[in-house]
Amino acid sequence: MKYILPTYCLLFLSFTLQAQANYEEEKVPKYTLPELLVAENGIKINTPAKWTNIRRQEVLSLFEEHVYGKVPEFTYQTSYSVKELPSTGLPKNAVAREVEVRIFNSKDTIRINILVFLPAESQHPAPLFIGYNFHGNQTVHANPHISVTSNYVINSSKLGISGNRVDESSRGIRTGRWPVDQILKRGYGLATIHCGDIDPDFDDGFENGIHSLLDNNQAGQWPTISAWAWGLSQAMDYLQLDPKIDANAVAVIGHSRLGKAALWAGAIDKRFALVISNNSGCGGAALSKRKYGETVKRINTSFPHWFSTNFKAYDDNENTLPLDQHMLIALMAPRPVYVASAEDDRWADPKGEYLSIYHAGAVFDLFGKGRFTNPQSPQVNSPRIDGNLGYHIRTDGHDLTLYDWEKYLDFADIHLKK
Ligand code: GTR
Repeated sequence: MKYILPTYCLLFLSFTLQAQANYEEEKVPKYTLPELLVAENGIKINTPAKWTNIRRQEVLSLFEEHVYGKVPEFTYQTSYSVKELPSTGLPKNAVAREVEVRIFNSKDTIRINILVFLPAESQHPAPLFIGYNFHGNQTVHANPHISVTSNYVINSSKLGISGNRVDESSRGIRTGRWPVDQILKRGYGLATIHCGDIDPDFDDGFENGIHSLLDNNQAGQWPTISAWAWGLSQAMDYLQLDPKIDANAVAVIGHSRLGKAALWAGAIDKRFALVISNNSGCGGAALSKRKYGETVKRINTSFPHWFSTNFKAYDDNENTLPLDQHMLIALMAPRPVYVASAEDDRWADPKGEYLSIYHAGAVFDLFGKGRFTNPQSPQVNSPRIDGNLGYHIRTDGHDLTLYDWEKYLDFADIHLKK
């Protein structure tokens, strides 16, 4: 039997835990990062071919084993149905549609609803951003034709969401995080999915969401962050079929827990041409071994369903981890990757997020695709770009803002525009 705590208890708990965390740089323990460029048999990885053919797979397997878990083998079928929506409130000639992806087998069926916005007709298929939202597609734009999710959503006292369900009143409540007009006007499409369509975000013993299609003995092997990442690949399967979308120019983006999912999706699925982590923190871009802000123990305790059972062996034991998150960023190489932090979001360890992309640079450098040379993160609101690496730390706290999006669009202009 699972107990679900009321929102005010969870909020209180989260404030208390965040207050107790270490925020003093002097108290960061001494740590050594595992070697990125030495293979398990000791050989030096000094060419792109050696990275691609030897070391990349080793690093990927380490993350599957120790952090995110492996996608279980199971059979399923997929079907799509597309519904064009009236383009209410969108820039002239822009298109909105909903794509229902049915994923089914003899055990169960789940339905993922991809909301797709496309820019005004152009001669070329559009590059596109794809990312999960926390509370349903209807929250990202006020268009009254967007379906309101009936799935489990995360509660939010700030947004007035309780009882883990939303209704009509939630339309457009998250437009601040999704500047649809700006994205479309700059020539990009946007696809978004409610994360609860793939797996509801609570510790349900891996019964709900996509887990309902698995055999019982596979339950527990497929944690939520990994299931969300897999869901993004399912959406990518559809994007490849749509002639209006340039499937070779799809950026995957995610904020916070959904940033962790975006990074893992980018690691396991090379079809994502650009990967963006917004304030993804512990288990995302931040180095675990620094134990700054949210720690491995903290995250495994608060969210036991996010990571693999093996990850719990590193609770308060980060120094024995055979990997760290810089190796996750390296898995994107040579594809472009952008990591963003926020100054007041100390829980997500901005410095640890920067250090990850800084150390991952060794692999990008092998490909001649850039490397940050300065171990100090840049000043606030001054993005640092080198080749296929991008980073900024902005003022204010944990959020996905217009400032962040403007920087991602600028970076995408360099890498995704033909
Ligand atoms: C926090 C959690 C973070 C981050 C965040 C979010 O409670 O500790 O790891 O994922 O939630 O998703 O907003």
